[in-house]
Amino acid sequence: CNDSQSSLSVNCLDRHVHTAPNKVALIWEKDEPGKEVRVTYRELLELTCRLGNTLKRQGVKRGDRVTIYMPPCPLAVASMLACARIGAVHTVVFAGFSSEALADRIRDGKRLLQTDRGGKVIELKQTVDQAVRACPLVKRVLVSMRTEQKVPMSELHEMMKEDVCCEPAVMESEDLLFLLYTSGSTGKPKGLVHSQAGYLLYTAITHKYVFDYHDGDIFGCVADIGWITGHSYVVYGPLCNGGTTVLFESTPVYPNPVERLRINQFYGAPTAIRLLLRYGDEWVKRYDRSSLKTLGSVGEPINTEAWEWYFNVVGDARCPVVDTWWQTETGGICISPRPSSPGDEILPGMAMRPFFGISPALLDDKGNILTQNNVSGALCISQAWPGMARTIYNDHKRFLETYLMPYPGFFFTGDGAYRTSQGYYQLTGRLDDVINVSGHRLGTAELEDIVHRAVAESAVIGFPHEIKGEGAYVFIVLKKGTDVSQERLSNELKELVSKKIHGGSPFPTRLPKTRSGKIMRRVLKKIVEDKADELGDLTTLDDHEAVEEIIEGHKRLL
Ligand code: 6R9
Repeated sequence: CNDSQSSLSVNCLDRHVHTAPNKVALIWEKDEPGKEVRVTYRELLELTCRLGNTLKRQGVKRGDRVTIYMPPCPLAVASMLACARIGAVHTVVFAGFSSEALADRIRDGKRLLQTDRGGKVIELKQTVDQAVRACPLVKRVLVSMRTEQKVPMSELHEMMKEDVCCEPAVMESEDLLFLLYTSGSTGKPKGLVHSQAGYLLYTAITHKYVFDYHDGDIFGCVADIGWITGHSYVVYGPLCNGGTTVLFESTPVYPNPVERLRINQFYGAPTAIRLLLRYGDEWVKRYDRSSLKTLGSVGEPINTEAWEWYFNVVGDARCPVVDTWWQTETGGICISPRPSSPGDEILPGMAMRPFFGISPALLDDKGNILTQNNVSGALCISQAWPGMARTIYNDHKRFLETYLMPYPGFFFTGDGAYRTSQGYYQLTGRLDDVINVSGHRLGTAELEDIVHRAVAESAVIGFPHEIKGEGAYVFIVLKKGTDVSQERLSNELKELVSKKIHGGSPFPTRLPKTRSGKIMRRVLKKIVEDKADELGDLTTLDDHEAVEEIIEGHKRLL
Protein backbone atom coordinates (compact mmCIF):
# COMPACT_ATOMS: atom_id res chain seq x y z
CA CYS A 1 0.00 0.00 0.00
CA ASN A 2 1.15 3.58 -0.57
CA ASP A 3 0.15 6.51 1.68
CA SER A 4 -3.31 6.94 0.25
CA GLN A 5 -4.19 3.23 0.19
CA SER A 6 -5.47 0.87 2.84
CA SER A 7 -7.55 -2.20 3.42
CA LEU A 8 -10.36 -1.73 5.81
CA SER A 9 -10.91 -5.42 6.45
CA VAL A 10 -7.21 -5.89 7.26
CA ASN A 11 -7.49 -3.05 9.77
CA CYS A 12 -10.58 -4.57 11.36
CA LEU A 13 -9.51 -8.24 11.22
CA ASP A 14 -6.07 -9.47 10.10
CA ARG A 15 -4.21 -6.99 12.30
CA HIS A 16 -5.91 -8.38 15.42
CA VAL A 17 -5.66 -11.99 14.24
CA HIS A 18 -1.88 -11.55 14.25
CA THR A 19 -1.77 -10.31 17.83
CA ALA A 20 -4.76 -12.03 19.51
CA PRO A 21 -6.47 -14.60 17.24
CA ASN A 22 -8.63 -16.03 20.01
CA LYS A 23 -9.89 -12.74 21.33
CA VAL A 24 -13.68 -12.47 21.06
CA ALA A 25 -14.67 -9.99 18.35
CA LEU A 26 -18.45 -10.43 18.46
CA ILE A 27 -20.90 -11.55 21.10
CA TRP A 28 -24.15 -12.28 19.36
CA GLU A 29 -27.01 -11.80 21.84
CA LYS A 30 -29.67 -13.80 20.05
CA ASP A 31 -33.38 -13.25 20.16
CA GLU A 32 -33.54 -16.22 22.51
CA PRO A 33 -32.02 -14.54 25.61
CA GLY A 34 -29.20 -16.39 27.31
CA LYS A 35 -28.10 -18.17 24.13
CA GLU A 36 -25.30 -15.85 23.16
CA VAL A 37 -22.71 -16.90 20.58
CA ARG A 38 -19.08 -15.74 20.73
CA VAL A 39 -17.03 -15.28 17.56
CA THR A 40 -13.26 -14.79 17.79
CA TYR A 41 -11.22 -12.57 15.48
CA ARG A 42 -9.83 -15.65 13.74
CA GLU A 43 -13.34 -17.05 13.17
CA LEU A 44 -14.63 -13.70 11.93
CA LEU A 45 -11.73 -13.40 9.49
CA GLU A 46 -12.40 -16.92 8.17
CA LEU A 47 -16.11 -16.25 7.75
CA THR A 48 -15.38 -12.94 6.02
CA CYS A 49 -12.93 -14.59 3.61
CA ARG A 50 -15.35 -17.41 2.79
CA LEU A 51 -18.04 -14.86 2.07
CA GLY A 52 -15.62 -12.72 0.07
CA ASN A 53 -14.79 -15.75 -2.09
CA THR A 54 -18.49 -16.58 -2.42
CA LEU A 55 -19.25 -13.08 -3.63
CA LYS A 56 -16.38 -13.20 -6.12
CA ARG A 57 -17.57 -16.57 -7.40
CA GLN A 58 -21.00 -15.02 -7.95
CA GLY A 59 -19.37 -12.41 -10.14
CA VAL A 60 -19.26 -9.49 -7.71
CA LYS A 61 -16.47 -7.12 -8.70
CA ARG A 62 -14.74 -4.15 -7.16
CA GLY A 63 -17.14 -1.19 -7.05
CA ASP A 64 -20.31 -3.36 -7.39
CA ARG A 65 -23.11 -2.74 -4.96
CA VAL A 66 -24.31 -5.45 -2.60
CA THR A 67 -27.50 -5.04 -0.60
CA ILE A 68 -27.57 -6.73 2.80
CA TYR A 69 -31.00 -7.31 4.30
CA MET A 70 -30.37 -9.13 7.57
CA PRO A 71 -30.88 -8.54 11.26
CA PRO A 72 -27.77 -8.14 13.42
CA CYS A 73 -25.87 -11.46 13.37
CA PRO A 74 -22.25 -12.51 12.75
CA LEU A 75 -23.00 -13.34 9.12
CA ALA A 76 -24.32 -9.83 8.51
CA VAL A 77 -21.15 -8.30 9.98
CA ALA A 78 -19.01 -10.70 7.96
CA SER A 79 -21.01 -9.74 4.83
CA MET A 80 -20.18 -6.07 5.38
CA LEU A 81 -16.51 -6.89 5.93
CA ALA A 82 -16.47 -9.28 2.96
CA CYS A 83 -17.66 -6.48 0.67
CA ALA A 84 -14.91 -4.26 2.04
CA ARG A 85 -12.40 -7.08 1.51
CA ILE A 86 -13.14 -7.44 -2.18
CA GLY A 87 -13.75 -3.73 -2.81
CA ALA A 88 -17.54 -3.97 -3.24
CA VAL A 89 -19.86 -1.31 -1.81
CA HIS A 90 -22.40 -2.46 0.75
CA THR A 91 -25.85 -1.10 1.48
CA VAL A 92 -27.41 -2.50 4.60
CA VAL A 93 -31.18 -2.15 4.62
CA PHE A 94 -32.86 -2.34 8.02
CA ALA A 95 -34.54 -5.74 8.22
CA GLY A 96 -37.76 -4.12 9.48
CA PHE A 97 -38.28 -2.31 6.18
CA SER A 98 -40.97 -3.37 3.73
CA SER A 99 -40.41 -4.82 0.25
CA GLU A 100 -41.27 -1.44 -1.27
CA ALA A 101 -38.71 0.41 0.83
CA LEU A 102 -36.17 -2.32 0.06
CA ALA A 103 -36.84 -2.14 -3.69
CA ASP A 104 -36.44 1.67 -3.66
CA ARG A 105 -33.00 1.29 -2.15
CA ILE A 106 -31.94 -1.49 -4.52
CA ARG A 107 -33.13 0.31 -7.66
CA ASP A 108 -31.04 3.39 -6.95
CA GLY A 109 -27.93 1.54 -8.21
CA LYS A 110 -27.02 -0.45 -11.28
CA ARG A 111 -25.34 -3.84 -10.83
CA LEU A 112 -25.96 -5.58 -7.59
CA LEU A 113 -26.63 -8.65 -5.61
CA GLN A 114 -28.60 -9.36 -2.49
CA THR A 115 -27.94 -11.24 0.68
CA ASP A 116 -30.65 -12.25 3.05
CA ARG A 117 -31.73 -14.70 5.69
CA GLY A 118 -34.75 -16.90 6.02
CA GLY A 119 -37.08 -15.46 8.57
CA LYS A 120 -38.04 -16.54 12.01
CA VAL A 121 -41.12 -14.71 13.14
CA ILE A 122 -40.67 -12.25 10.31
CA GLU A 123 -40.52 -13.75 6.86
CA LEU A 124 -37.66 -11.75 5.41
CA LYS A 125 -37.32 -13.96 2.39
CA GLN A 126 -40.87 -13.21 1.18
CA THR A 127 -40.19 -9.49 1.46
CA VAL A 128 -37.04 -9.93 -0.57
CA ASP A 129 -38.81 -11.94 -3.28
CA GLN A 130 -41.41 -9.20 -3.63
CA ALA A 131 -38.78 -6.47 -3.76
CA VAL A 132 -36.64 -8.32 -6.28
CA ARG A 133 -39.57 -8.78 -8.65
CA ALA A 134 -39.58 -4.98 -8.93
CA CYS A 135 -35.81 -4.81 -9.57
CA PRO A 136 -34.87 -6.58 -12.80
CA LEU A 137 -31.20 -5.64 -12.44
CA VAL A 138 -30.65 -7.85 -9.40
CA LYS A 139 -28.34 -10.67 -10.45
CA ARG A 140 -28.34 -12.99 -7.46
CA VAL A 141 -29.99 -13.48 -4.10
CA LEU A 142 -28.00 -15.34 -1.44
CA VAL A 143 -29.93 -16.67 1.52
CA SER A 144 -28.63 -17.78 4.87
CA MET A 145 -30.79 -19.89 7.16
CA ARG A 146 -31.29 -18.43 10.59
CA THR A 147 -33.92 -20.94 11.67
CA GLU A 148 -35.13 -24.40 10.83
CA GLN A 149 -38.27 -23.01 9.23
CA LYS A 150 -38.91 -23.87 5.59
CA VAL A 151 -38.35 -20.87 3.38
CA PRO A 152 -39.15 -20.74 -0.35
CA MET A 153 -35.67 -20.61 -1.82
CA SER A 154 -34.47 -19.09 -5.07
CA GLU A 155 -30.81 -19.75 -4.33
CA LEU A 156 -28.90 -21.22 -1.41
CA HIS A 157 -25.17 -21.15 -1.56
CA GLU A 158 -22.85 -23.65 0.05
CA MET A 159 -20.58 -21.00 1.38
CA MET A 160 -18.78 -23.09 3.95
CA LYS A 161 -16.92 -24.97 1.21
CA GLU A 162 -15.08 -21.81 0.18
CA ASP A 163 -11.42 -21.21 0.97
CA VAL A 164 -10.63 -19.38 4.23
CA CYS A 165 -8.10 -17.15 2.49
CA CYS A 166 -9.23 -14.19 0.44
CA GLU A 167 -6.66 -11.65 -0.69
CA PRO A 168 -7.76 -8.20 0.53
CA ALA A 169 -8.29 -5.59 -2.17
CA VAL A 170 -6.06 -2.56 -1.75
CA MET A 171 -8.31 0.49 -1.81
CA GLU A 172 -7.72 4.20 -2.35
CA SER A 173 -8.73 6.19 0.71
CA GLU A 174 -11.53 7.95 -1.19
CA ASP A 175 -13.01 4.79 -2.76
CA LEU A 176 -16.62 4.07 -1.78
CA LEU A 177 -17.08 1.88 1.29
CA PHE A 178 -20.84 1.90 1.75
CA LEU A 179 -24.11 3.65 1.00
CA LEU A 180 -26.68 4.16 3.68
CA TYR A 181 -30.14 5.53 3.04
CA THR A 182 -31.67 8.12 5.27
CA SER A 183 -34.81 10.24 5.17
CA GLY A 184 -34.63 13.79 3.95
CA SER A 185 -37.18 16.58 4.06
CA THR A 186 -38.22 16.07 0.43
CA GLY A 187 -38.44 13.23 -2.03
CA LYS A 188 -37.08 9.74 -1.69
CA PRO A 189 -34.46 8.69 0.87
CA LYS A 190 -30.89 9.75 0.12
CA GLY A 191 -28.14 7.19 -0.33
CA LEU A 192 -25.29 8.82 1.60
CA VAL A 193 -21.84 7.72 0.48
CA HIS A 194 -19.06 6.99 2.96
CA SER A 195 -15.51 6.33 1.89
CA GLN A 196 -12.72 4.14 3.24
CA ALA A 197 -9.92 5.63 5.29
CA GLY A 198 -11.49 8.77 6.74
CA TYR A 199 -14.62 6.95 7.90
CA LEU A 200 -12.67 4.15 9.57
CA LEU A 201 -10.29 6.53 11.29
CA TYR A 202 -13.14 8.69 12.55
CA THR A 203 -15.26 5.83 13.91
CA ALA A 204 -12.24 4.24 15.62
CA ILE A 205 -11.05 7.43 17.29
CA THR A 206 -14.50 8.53 18.47
CA HIS A 207 -15.22 5.03 19.77
CA LYS A 208 -12.01 5.11 21.80
CA TYR A 209 -12.24 8.62 23.22
CA VAL A 210 -15.95 9.28 23.63
CA PHE A 211 -16.65 6.00 25.41
CA ASP A 212 -13.22 5.74 27.02
CA TYR A 213 -12.90 2.28 25.49
CA HIS A 214 -9.92 0.23 26.70
CA ASP A 215 -8.53 -3.09 25.55
CA GLY A 216 -10.52 -5.94 27.08
CA ASP A 217 -13.74 -3.94 27.52
CA ILE A 218 -17.04 -5.29 26.27
CA PHE A 219 -18.89 -2.71 24.23
CA GLY A 220 -22.69 -2.99 23.99
CA CYS A 221 -24.35 -0.78 21.40
CA VAL A 222 -27.99 -1.76 20.94
CA ALA A 223 -28.48 -0.18 17.49
CA ASP A 224 -29.49 -2.33 14.55
CA ILE A 225 -26.77 -2.68 11.90
CA GLY A 226 -29.25 -1.18 9.41
CA TRP A 227 -28.65 2.29 10.90
CA ILE A 228 -25.50 4.39 10.93
CA THR A 229 -25.07 3.83 14.68
CA GLY A 230 -24.82 0.11 14.01
CA HIS A 231 -22.30 0.63 11.20
CA SER A 232 -20.04 2.95 13.20
CA TYR A 233 -20.34 1.65 16.77
CA VAL A 234 -21.38 -1.99 16.47
CA VAL A 235 -19.09 -2.85 13.57
CA TYR A 236 -16.35 -0.53 12.29
CA GLY A 237 -15.21 1.54 15.31
CA PRO A 238 -15.01 -1.33 17.83
CA LEU A 239 -13.48 -3.82 15.36
CA CYS A 240 -10.85 -1.37 14.14
CA ASN A 241 -9.88 -0.92 17.81
CA GLY A 242 -9.65 -4.70 18.28
CA GLY A 243 -12.56 -4.57 20.71
CA THR A 244 -15.29 -7.00 21.71
CA THR A 245 -18.65 -5.78 20.47
CA VAL A 246 -22.12 -7.09 21.29
CA LEU A 247 -24.60 -7.67 18.48
CA PHE A 248 -28.15 -7.42 19.76
CA GLU A 249 -30.57 -9.27 17.54
CA SER A 250 -33.49 -7.50 19.22
CA THR A 251 -33.52 -4.37 21.35
CA PRO A 252 -33.12 -5.32 24.98
CA VAL A 253 -35.54 -3.40 27.15
CA TYR A 254 -34.29 -5.42 30.09
CA PRO A 255 -30.93 -4.91 31.79
CA ASN A 256 -30.12 -8.58 32.03
CA PRO A 257 -27.51 -8.72 29.20
CA VAL A 258 -25.45 -6.10 31.06
CA GLU A 259 -25.14 -8.50 34.01
CA ARG A 260 -24.71 -11.67 31.95
CA LEU A 261 -22.25 -10.35 29.38
CA ARG A 262 -20.46 -7.95 31.80
CA ILE A 263 -20.95 -5.02 29.43
CA ASN A 264 -18.61 -2.08 30.14
CA GLN A 265 -19.98 0.58 27.82
CA PHE A 266 -23.69 0.65 27.07
CA TYR A 267 -24.94 2.76 24.15
CA GLY A 268 -28.61 3.18 23.22
CA ALA A 269 -31.47 5.53 22.35
CA PRO A 270 -33.39 7.62 24.90
CA THR A 271 -36.64 5.91 23.84
CA ALA A 272 -35.44 2.66 25.41
CA ILE A 273 -34.33 4.54 28.53
CA ARG A 274 -37.73 6.24 28.87
CA LEU A 275 -39.42 2.90 28.48
CA LEU A 276 -37.23 1.22 31.09
CA LEU A 277 -37.80 4.11 33.44
CA ARG A 278 -41.50 3.28 33.46
CA TYR A 279 -40.85 -0.19 34.81
CA GLY A 280 -39.39 1.42 37.91
CA ASP A 281 -36.02 1.32 39.67
CA GLU A 282 -36.46 -2.16 41.13
CA TRP A 283 -36.50 -3.75 37.73
CA VAL A 284 -33.05 -2.37 36.94
CA LYS A 285 -31.58 -2.67 40.43
CA ARG A 286 -32.21 -6.39 40.53
CA TYR A 287 -29.34 -6.90 38.08
CA ASP A 288 -25.64 -6.47 38.71
CA ARG A 289 -24.47 -3.39 36.83
CA SER A 290 -21.02 -3.15 38.39
CA SER A 291 -19.32 -3.83 35.03
CA LEU A 292 -20.67 -0.57 33.55
CA LYS A 293 -18.18 2.25 33.04
CA THR A 294 -19.74 4.59 30.45
CA LEU A 295 -23.37 5.09 29.43
CA GLY A 296 -24.13 6.54 26.01
CA SER A 297 -27.23 8.07 24.45
CA VAL A 298 -27.86 8.68 20.75
CA GLY A 299 -30.42 9.43 18.08
CA GLU A 300 -32.65 12.04 19.71
CA PRO A 301 -32.56 14.56 22.53
CA ILE A 302 -32.50 13.00 25.98
CA ASN A 303 -34.78 14.83 28.38
CA THR A 304 -33.44 15.69 31.83
CA GLU A 305 -35.67 13.16 33.64
CA ALA A 306 -34.42 10.29 31.49
CA TRP A 307 -30.80 11.52 31.76
CA GLU A 308 -30.97 11.72 35.58
CA TRP A 309 -32.49 8.26 35.81
CA TYR A 310 -29.90 6.80 33.43
CA PHE A 311 -27.09 8.38 35.46
CA ASN A 312 -28.41 7.80 38.99
CA VAL A 313 -30.25 4.50 38.71
CA VAL A 314 -28.70 2.60 35.79
CA GLY A 315 -25.16 3.89 36.40
CA ASP A 316 -25.40 4.27 40.20
CA ALA A 317 -24.15 7.86 39.82
CA ARG A 318 -20.66 6.61 38.99
CA CYS A 319 -20.68 6.20 35.18
CA PRO A 320 -20.42 9.28 32.97
CA VAL A 321 -23.39 9.66 30.60
CA VAL A 322 -22.37 10.73 27.13
CA ASP A 323 -25.16 12.31 25.11
CA THR A 324 -23.69 11.96 21.62
CA TRP A 325 -24.92 14.11 18.74
CA TRP A 326 -24.19 13.07 15.18
CA GLN A 327 -25.89 11.94 11.94
CA THR A 328 -25.72 9.46 9.08
CA GLU A 329 -24.06 12.32 7.22
CA THR A 330 -21.31 12.87 9.80
CA GLY A 331 -20.18 9.20 9.95
CA GLY A 332 -19.35 9.41 13.64
CA ILE A 333 -19.94 11.36 16.85
CA CYS A 334 -19.39 15.12 16.44
CA ILE A 335 -20.59 16.66 19.69
CA SER A 336 -20.32 14.84 23.01
CA PRO A 337 -18.89 15.10 26.51
CA ARG A 338 -15.62 13.17 26.65
CA PRO A 339 -15.18 10.96 29.72
CA SER A 340 -11.61 10.18 28.71
CA SER A 341 -10.72 13.72 29.73
CA PRO A 342 -11.22 13.14 33.46
CA GLY A 343 -12.46 16.12 35.36
CA ASP A 344 -14.41 17.64 32.47
CA GLU A 345 -17.85 18.51 33.76
CA ILE A 346 -20.89 16.80 32.23
CA LEU A 347 -24.30 18.45 32.44
CA PRO A 348 -27.62 16.62 31.96
CA GLY A 349 -29.35 16.57 28.59
CA MET A 350 -26.55 18.19 26.65
CA ALA A 351 -24.16 16.98 23.95
CA MET A 352 -21.82 19.73 25.14
CA ARG A 353 -18.43 19.78 23.39
CA PRO A 354 -17.28 19.32 19.81
CA PHE A 355 -15.05 16.31 19.23
CA PHE A 356 -11.42 16.85 18.10
CA GLY A 357 -11.37 18.44 14.67
CA ILE A 358 -15.04 19.49 14.66
CA SER A 359 -15.70 23.20 14.50
CA PRO A 360 -19.38 23.91 15.03
CA ALA A 361 -20.93 27.25 14.13
CA LEU A 362 -24.38 28.69 14.79
CA LEU A 363 -25.91 30.82 12.04
CA ASP A 364 -29.03 33.00 11.97
CA ASP A 365 -31.70 33.01 9.19
CA LYS A 366 -29.75 35.59 7.23
CA GLY A 367 -26.60 33.49 7.24
CA ASN A 368 -24.73 35.58 9.85
CA ILE A 369 -22.40 33.70 12.19
CA LEU A 370 -23.43 34.07 15.81
CA THR A 371 -20.22 34.46 17.73
CA GLN A 372 -21.46 35.12 21.23
CA ASN A 373 -22.74 32.60 23.81
CA ASN A 374 -26.30 32.18 25.02
CA VAL A 375 -27.69 32.07 21.44
CA SER A 376 -29.65 29.66 19.25
CA GLY A 377 -29.16 29.12 15.55
CA ALA A 378 -28.80 26.65 12.71
CA LEU A 379 -26.07 24.16 13.58
CA CYS A 380 -23.38 24.10 10.90
CA ILE A 381 -19.85 22.74 10.75
CA SER A 382 -17.22 25.03 9.30
CA GLN A 383 -14.48 22.59 8.25
CA ALA A 384 -14.45 19.14 6.67
CA TRP A 385 -13.67 16.20 8.98
CA PRO A 386 -12.55 12.64 8.16
CA GLY A 387 -15.89 10.88 8.70
CA MET A 388 -18.16 13.15 6.68
CA ALA A 389 -20.29 11.70 3.86
CA ARG A 390 -18.79 12.51 0.48
CA THR A 391 -21.91 12.70 -1.65
CA ILE A 392 -25.40 11.33 -2.25
CA TYR A 393 -25.22 8.30 -4.52
CA ASN A 394 -26.18 9.25 -8.09
CA ASP A 395 -27.17 12.75 -6.99
CA HIS A 396 -24.27 15.04 -6.12
CA LYS A 397 -26.42 18.06 -6.94
CA ARG A 398 -28.82 17.13 -4.17
CA PHE A 399 -25.87 16.74 -1.78
CA LEU A 400 -24.70 20.28 -2.54
CA GLU A 401 -28.22 21.71 -2.33
CA THR A 402 -29.03 20.01 0.96
CA TYR A 403 -25.83 20.44 2.91
CA LEU A 404 -23.52 23.00 1.34
CA MET A 405 -25.68 25.62 -0.31
CA PRO A 406 -28.09 26.70 2.49
CA TYR A 407 -25.18 28.42 4.33
CA PRO A 408 -22.37 28.92 1.82
CA GLY A 409 -19.00 27.97 3.26
CA PHE A 410 -20.55 25.69 5.90
CA PHE A 411 -21.94 22.17 6.17
CA PHE A 412 -25.56 22.51 7.30
CA THR A 413 -26.74 19.73 9.61
CA GLY A 414 -30.49 20.37 9.46
CA ASP A 415 -30.56 20.70 13.25
CA GLY A 416 -30.93 23.71 15.49
CA ALA A 417 -28.76 24.21 18.57
CA TYR A 418 -28.37 26.48 21.57
CA ARG A 419 -24.95 27.53 22.86
CA THR A 420 -25.11 28.03 26.60
CA SER A 421 -23.46 30.87 28.47
CA GLN A 422 -20.58 28.48 29.18
CA GLY A 423 -20.18 27.68 25.51
CA TYR A 424 -21.71 24.17 25.59
CA TYR A 425 -23.98 22.91 22.80
CA GLN A 426 -27.52 21.72 23.37
CA LEU A 427 -29.50 20.36 20.43
CA THR A 428 -32.97 21.84 19.97
CA GLY A 429 -34.40 19.65 17.17
CA ARG A 430 -34.70 19.55 13.40
CA LEU A 431 -35.15 22.75 11.43
CA ASP A 432 -36.41 20.93 8.35
CA ASP A 433 -39.37 18.66 7.71
CA VAL A 434 -37.84 15.60 9.30
CA ILE A 435 -39.38 14.08 12.38
CA ASN A 436 -37.59 11.82 14.79
CA VAL A 437 -39.69 8.91 16.03
CA SER A 438 -37.82 6.79 18.60
CA GLY A 439 -34.49 7.97 17.22
CA HIS A 440 -35.41 7.11 13.64
CA ARG A 441 -35.65 9.78 11.00
CA LEU A 442 -38.87 10.02 9.05
CA GLY A 443 -39.37 12.55 6.26
CA THR A 444 -42.80 14.14 6.48
CA ALA A 445 -42.82 14.14 2.67
CA GLU A 446 -42.40 10.36 2.66
CA LEU A 447 -45.53 10.01 4.76
CA GLU A 448 -47.47 12.58 2.74
CA ASP A 449 -46.50 10.65 -0.40
CA ILE A 450 -48.64 7.70 0.58
CA VAL A 451 -51.45 7.57 -1.89
CA HIS A 452 -54.96 6.54 -0.88
CA ARG A 453 -57.96 6.74 -3.20
CA ALA A 454 -59.95 8.88 -0.71
CA VAL A 455 -57.26 11.41 0.15
CA ALA A 456 -56.96 14.70 -1.75
CA GLU A 457 -54.22 16.31 0.30
CA SER A 458 -52.33 15.67 3.51
CA ALA A 459 -49.86 17.33 5.85
CA VAL A 460 -47.73 15.62 8.45
CA ILE A 461 -46.19 17.24 11.50
CA GLY A 462 -44.31 15.92 14.52
CA PHE A 463 -45.71 16.24 18.04
CA PRO A 464 -44.05 15.55 21.40
CA HIS A 465 -44.50 11.95 22.51
CA GLU A 466 -43.72 10.81 26.04
CA ILE A 467 -41.85 7.65 25.07
CA LYS A 468 -40.95 7.98 21.39
CA GLY A 469 -39.73 11.56 21.64
CA GLU A 470 -41.89 12.51 18.66
CA GLY A 471 -44.96 11.04 17.03
CA ALA A 472 -46.40 11.78 13.58
CA TYR A 473 -49.67 13.70 13.34
CA VAL A 474 -51.40 13.48 9.95
CA PHE A 475 -53.96 16.01 8.69
CA ILE A 476 -56.07 14.76 5.81
CA VAL A 477 -58.42 16.43 3.34
CA LEU A 478 -60.76 13.97 1.65
CA LYS A 479 -61.64 14.04 -2.03
CA LYS A 480 -65.06 15.57 -2.74
CA GLY A 481 -67.93 13.13 -2.53
CA THR A 482 -65.93 10.48 -0.67
CA ASP A 483 -68.09 8.35 1.52
CA VAL A 484 -65.92 6.36 3.86
CA SER A 485 -66.13 5.99 7.63
CA GLN A 486 -63.46 7.70 9.69
CA GLU A 487 -62.57 4.44 11.39
CA ARG A 488 -62.14 2.49 8.18
CA LEU A 489 -60.10 5.22 6.57
CA SER A 490 -57.87 5.55 9.58
CA ASN A 491 -57.25 1.80 9.66
CA GLU A 492 -56.53 1.65 5.93
CA LEU A 493 -54.10 4.54 6.18
CA LYS A 494 -52.28 3.04 9.16
CA GLU A 495 -51.87 -0.16 7.21
CA LEU A 496 -50.53 1.69 4.16
CA VAL A 497 -48.02 3.57 6.30
CA SER A 498 -46.77 0.46 8.00
CA LYS A 499 -46.52 -1.37 4.66
CA LYS A 500 -44.69 1.39 2.87
CA ILE A 501 -42.33 2.43 5.62
CA HIS A 502 -41.96 -0.28 8.17
CA GLY A 503 -43.43 -3.43 6.75
CA GLY A 504 -44.77 -4.21 10.20
CA SER A 505 -48.19 -5.66 10.81
CA PRO A 506 -50.80 -3.74 12.78
CA PHE A 507 -51.21 -6.91 14.79
CA PRO A 508 -48.76 -7.85 17.54
CA THR A 509 -46.23 -10.50 16.62
CA ARG A 510 -46.42 -12.17 20.03
CA LEU A 511 -48.26 -12.08 23.34
CA PRO A 512 -46.79 -11.41 26.76
CA LYS A 513 -46.24 -14.75 28.45
CA THR A 514 -44.70 -16.06 31.64
CA ARG A 515 -41.48 -18.00 31.39
CA SER A 516 -43.56 -21.16 31.62
CA GLY A 517 -45.61 -20.06 28.62
CA LYS A 518 -48.88 -18.77 30.12
CA ILE A 519 -50.46 -15.69 28.51
CA MET A 520 -50.45 -12.83 31.01
CA ARG A 521 -54.05 -11.68 30.53
CA ARG A 522 -53.96 -9.26 33.43
CA VAL A 523 -51.21 -7.34 31.61
CA LEU A 524 -53.30 -7.20 28.43
CA LYS A 525 -56.30 -6.01 30.41
CA LYS A 526 -54.36 -3.14 32.01
CA ILE A 527 -53.10 -2.03 28.60
CA VAL A 528 -56.59 -1.99 27.15
CA GLU A 529 -57.79 0.02 30.16
CA ASP A 530 -55.05 2.59 29.42
CA LYS A 531 -53.23 1.67 32.59
CA ALA A 532 -49.91 0.66 31.05
CA ASP A 533 -48.06 2.31 33.92
CA GLU A 534 -49.77 0.04 36.46
CA LEU A 535 -48.84 -3.35 35.07
CA GLY A 536 -47.92 -4.72 38.50
CA ASP A 537 -45.37 -7.44 39.16
CA LEU A 538 -43.60 -8.45 35.94
CA THR A 539 -40.94 -10.70 37.42
CA THR A 540 -42.25 -13.77 35.63
CA LEU A 541 -42.66 -12.01 32.29
CA ASP A 542 -40.53 -13.67 29.65
CA ASP A 543 -40.28 -10.97 27.01
CA HIS A 544 -40.72 -7.31 27.83
CA GLU A 545 -40.73 -6.31 24.21
CA ALA A 546 -43.99 -8.17 23.67
CA VAL A 547 -45.58 -5.82 26.20
CA GLU A 548 -43.97 -2.77 24.65
CA GLU A 549 -45.25 -3.75 21.23
CA ILE A 550 -48.81 -4.17 22.46
CA ILE A 551 -48.71 -0.87 24.35
CA GLU A 552 -47.54 0.83 21.16
CA GLY A 553 -50.17 -0.95 19.06
CA HIS A 554 -52.88 0.11 21.48
CA LYS A 555 -51.71 3.74 21.39
CA ARG A 556 -51.90 3.68 17.61
CA LEU A 557 -55.52 2.64 17.81
CA LEU A 558 -56.44 5.53 20.09
C1 6R9 B 1 -26.71 8.93 14.82
C2 6R9 B 1 -28.07 9.17 14.26
C3 6R9 B 1 -29.59 12.12 12.92
C4 6R9 B 1 -30.51 13.11 13.59
C5 6R9 B 1 -29.81 14.39 13.91
C6 6R9 B 1 -30.63 14.89 15.09
C7 6R9 B 1 -30.98 13.61 15.84
C8 6R9 B 1 -29.03 12.38 16.87
C9 6R9 B 1 -28.90 13.33 18.82
C10 6R9 B 1 -29.95 13.94 18.09
C11 6R9 B 1 -30.37 15.37 19.85
C12 6R9 B 1 -28.64 13.81 20.16
N1 6R9 B 1 -30.00 13.31 16.88
N2 6R9 B 1 -28.37 12.36 18.04
N3 6R9 B 1 -30.67 14.97 18.61
N4 6R9 B 1 -29.40 14.84 20.62
N5 6R9 B 1 -27.69 13.27 20.95
O1 6R9 B 1 -29.06 9.17 14.99
O2 6R9 B 1 -28.14 9.41 12.91
O3 6R9 B 1 -30.36 8.49 12.07
O4 6R9 B 1 -28.96 10.09 10.71
O5 6R9 B 1 -30.21 10.87 12.75
O6 6R9 B 1 -30.96 12.58 14.84
O7 6R9 B 1 -31.80 15.51 14.64
O8 6R9 B 1 -29.81 15.28 12.82
P1 6R9 B 1 -29.45 9.67 12.04
